[in-house]
Amino acid sequence: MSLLLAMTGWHVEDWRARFQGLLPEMPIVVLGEAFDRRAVHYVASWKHPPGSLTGLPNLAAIFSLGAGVDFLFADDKLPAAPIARVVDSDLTARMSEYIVLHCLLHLRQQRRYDRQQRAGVWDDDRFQPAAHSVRVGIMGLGELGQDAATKLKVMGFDVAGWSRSPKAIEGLPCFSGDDGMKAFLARTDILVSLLPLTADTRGIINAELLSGLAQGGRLGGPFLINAGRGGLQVEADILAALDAGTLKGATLDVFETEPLPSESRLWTHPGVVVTPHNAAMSEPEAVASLVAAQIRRLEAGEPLQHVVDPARGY
Ligand code: NDP
Ligand code: OXD
Repeated sequence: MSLLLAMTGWHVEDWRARFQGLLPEMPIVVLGEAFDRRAVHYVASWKHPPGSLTGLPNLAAIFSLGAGVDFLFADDKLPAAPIARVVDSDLTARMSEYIVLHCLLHLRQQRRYDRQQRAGVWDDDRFQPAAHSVRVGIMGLGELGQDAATKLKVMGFDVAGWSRSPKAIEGLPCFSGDDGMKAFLARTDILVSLLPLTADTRGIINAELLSGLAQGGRLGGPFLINAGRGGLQVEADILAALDAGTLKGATLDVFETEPLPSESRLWTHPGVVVTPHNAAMSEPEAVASLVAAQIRRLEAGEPLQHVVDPARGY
């Protein structure tokens, strides 16, 4: 019985050593080397080459080494084994740090003061709106969205959320589905996207959605923060809204193409903050421990945790 490591862009030998330390009795094999395909019971994947997981007749589970699973469902030859993803309190806390940081950055107009400092300008217009007068709308009320909502509320923001299925969360106005979208956007000054990338959410942050955001709020126009996936956003529409002034600014951690191409106008647009898909990096040791614990659960006859639904795509 072995664990197959299937990854692109990561140091696979580091991961082999990590897993070997945690699962000393289990052979750890690596895609690309010769191994017995019948012996593979588990796969740990991060962006494995599509089609490379076929012909594993005894596969019991596939583990995403990230919180997202869109890269798995992009493989149309993915075996029909249960899929579990990373749910890690440290990763969740890091994402909330990022969301709170960037909501505060836009609330406190920090980019403007950075520009003024570089120009040696002391601005006599020192007005700052209160956090409670700014409405944050979080798209995606899962592990990450709910934690971000809690922490934004501590900072005083007026927070609401939007999800696929209806929710009742104390102290958080919740909207859901297509029916709830219009009212949700209309009360949003800072839109935070923490959605997974699925067939339903691809391209959701487009001209139509942006045109539904509140105009005339305390920030003088709406802001966007996307830390979900780049495939959620239509970058041409975001740039057009920024140019038109109907979107006042954006923080983007994820992009249609990563790394963000050097010719993208997002790099230089004064209204845009770019970060390199590191809103919430997970510690490799923590991720390996979570996967090893899941394997031990299965070996002990216990159910897999954090299983995703292939029909929903997340
Ligand atoms: P969860 O699966 O816990 O939550 C997903 C949320 O999105 C749920 O509330 C779900 O609704 C909602 N949702 C899904 N589809 C739709 C839809 N069609 N319409 C409305 N709402 C929808 O995911 P996490 O919170 O753990 O993670 C979210 C994403 O964050 C990941 O998939 C990943 O892409 C991204 N991520 C980014 C990182 C970064 O560094 N930038 C790091 C880690 C993750 P419902 O509650 O009804 O099911
Ligand atoms: C993840 C990510 O899915 O890093 O964990 O985006």
